[in-house]
Order: sequence, then structure tokens, then C-alpha cells
Amino acid sequence: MADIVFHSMAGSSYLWSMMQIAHEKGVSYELRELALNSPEHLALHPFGKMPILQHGDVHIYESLAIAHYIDRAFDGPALQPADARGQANMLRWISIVNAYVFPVMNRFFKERVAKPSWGFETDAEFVENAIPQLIKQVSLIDAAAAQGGFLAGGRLTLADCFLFPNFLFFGRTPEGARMIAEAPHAKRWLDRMTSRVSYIESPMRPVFEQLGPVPAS
Ligand SMILES: N[C@@H](CCC(=O)N[C@@H](CS)C(=O)NCC(=O)O)C(=O)O
Repeated sequence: MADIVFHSMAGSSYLWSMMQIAHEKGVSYELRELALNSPEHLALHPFGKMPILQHGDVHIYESLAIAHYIDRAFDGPALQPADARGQANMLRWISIVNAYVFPVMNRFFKERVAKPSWGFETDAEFVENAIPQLIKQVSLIDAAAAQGGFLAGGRLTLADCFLFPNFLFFGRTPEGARMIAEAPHAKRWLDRMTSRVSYIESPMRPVFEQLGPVPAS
């Protein structure tokens, strides 16, 4: 029996971040698929989001709380800095991902790659307005990674796992591929993340690898 259960749809990027955190911590997990906004889903998460963690009779929704719980409730490598300043830096990065990166980078990939591949029209206005925000985000990620190799210091923390799926898929858009090629520290961070066993054995990897080459424009 797995240590924990994630209730989620399989393709959720927040699920992938939480799975990676569990893997890095050495915690085994099982996925129980949810139907979006079903009564079962809304009973677990009143806002209809995912994933939800179940550990015995403990149920937790909201990814920051889930990540923190996995790191605190189980033995294994610490995934948060112990000192106040380091922890604040890590939390700031998680907040940046939740508030700014996820709504822009994640949707940018959907607009530029996923929607056209499903035969839907891209929201050109969103794409145009996103570019300056993406330039700023990549530049901040590059500067952070230049310091210690990871977002919040010299080793992987929860923050890296929050960012990773967003950045990985962003790199499959023409604009993302160009921006990352011009941000050497962010590029090395991404290479570091994709060489970890927690990615190699992740369900995110086959989804990513089945994407074709980066579209030309
Ligand atoms: N605040 C939530 C956000 C999670 C979230 O947005 N998950 C996405 C999947 S990656 C979702 O639930 N999407 C369904 C929807 O928005 O209807 C958390 O931190 O867990």
C-alpha cells in the first residue's frame, strides 16, 4: 500500500509538482482520479481545484499545505531550508509561482501548443500581453538560479518542484525555447531538474516526451 493518495486528474501540473515532492522525500503515492467538479471532488476541495492529499484519515487541499505536510510528516531529506531567511526565500518563490508564473506560463503553453493541437484557436491577445511578464519571470528565475543552482539556495527545495512543470512545458513553446536559450542559469536549472530521478520516473515525463518538436513560430 502506498504511503499517501493524491486525488486529482492525471494531467494536473500541481499534481506533478506534489508527486515530485513525494518522490524526492521518498514517500510512495497512489493516484485516485477525480472527475472535475463532481460531488466527490467538491467534497474534497470546496473550490474545485486539485490535487488533494490523503494520508490515512488526514485530507489536505491547497498545494502549499500539501507540500509542507509531506516534508514535515515523513522522514527523508529536508525539502525546506531550516533558517528563517532561507525559508522566507523559498516561500516567496512558491508564492511567485502560484500568483504569477502558473497563471501566465501554464496558460501560455496551453494557448500556444495545446489549443492549436486540439483544433482550437489561440487567444492572441493573451499571448501578446503575456510576453513582457514571461520575460520578467525568466529573468528572475535566471538570476535566482545563478546564485546557488536552485531557486532558493544550493539544493532542491519545494519551490523548485512548484516551478518545474510550468517551466518545462513553457520551454516547448517557440517563445519559451528562445527565452530559456538566452538565460543560461535557468537553462542549467532546467537540465538539473530533468536529470533527477524524480523527473525520470515521473508520469509527467511521458506526457512531455510525447509532445512533438517546438513549433517553428
Ligand atoms: N490553489 C490551488 C491551485 C491548484 C490548481 O489550480 N490546480 C489546477 C490543476 S493544475 C486545477 O485544479 N484546475 C481545475 C480548475 O481550475 O477548474 C493549489 O495550490 O492547490
